Amino acid sequence: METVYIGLGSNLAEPVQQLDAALAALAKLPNTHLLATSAYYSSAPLGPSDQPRYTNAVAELETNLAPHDLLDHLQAIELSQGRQRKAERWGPRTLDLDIILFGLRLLDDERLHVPHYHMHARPFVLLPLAELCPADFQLADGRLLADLLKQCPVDPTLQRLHTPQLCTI
Ligand code: A4P
Ligand code: MG
Repeated sequence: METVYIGLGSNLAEPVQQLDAALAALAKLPNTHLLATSAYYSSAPLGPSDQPRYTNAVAELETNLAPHDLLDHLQAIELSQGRQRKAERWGPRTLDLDIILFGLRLLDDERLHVPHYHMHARPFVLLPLAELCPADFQLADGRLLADLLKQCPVDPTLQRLHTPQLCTI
């Protein structure tokens, strides 16, 4: 089993309910356990500003799925929750599920870049991730989570919301 961190994001169609439903779906993935979830965070959109605020969280899983199989499952969950892939970069979405970290793997191919490309610049990823990881947590590429947190720009719009019930079945 490998420990995986998934970033969840939504800014359409009741984002909190979208994240609740996504966590329930993650808990039902084959060969996978949902171990923990961060609190939900609300923040202004990064990228185009003419879109609603986002709700974000990070979930910790352990899984026997291979990375690309997990990505297939995540994209199926996105589609089942009404995700429409549009050309617009950083545009609004009902649900985005990104693999932030996958055990100690470094992945770089046409479908997967892990650790996630933009995690170091996104407080709405780093803060919830830090809720789930030890203080001295080191990424597969050697970076320390504590350093990323120190170097990340402060987001004055970021608000910590409630912590969801863990929906393991
Ligand atoms: N892909 C590569 N690496 C990964 C990975 N580690 N995890 C590939 C998941 N997918 C990965 O994904 C496009 C392709 O990336 C996939 O087919 C997969 O093979 P996508 O979900 O269609 O696009 P995306 O991830 O949404 O990319 P995009 O449009 O660059 O959006 P971002 O970067 O996710 O940003 N503001 C706030 N406050 N909170 C947010 O969550 N999110 C975005 C979207 C914009 N502004 C935001 C937020
Ligand atoms: Mg994505």
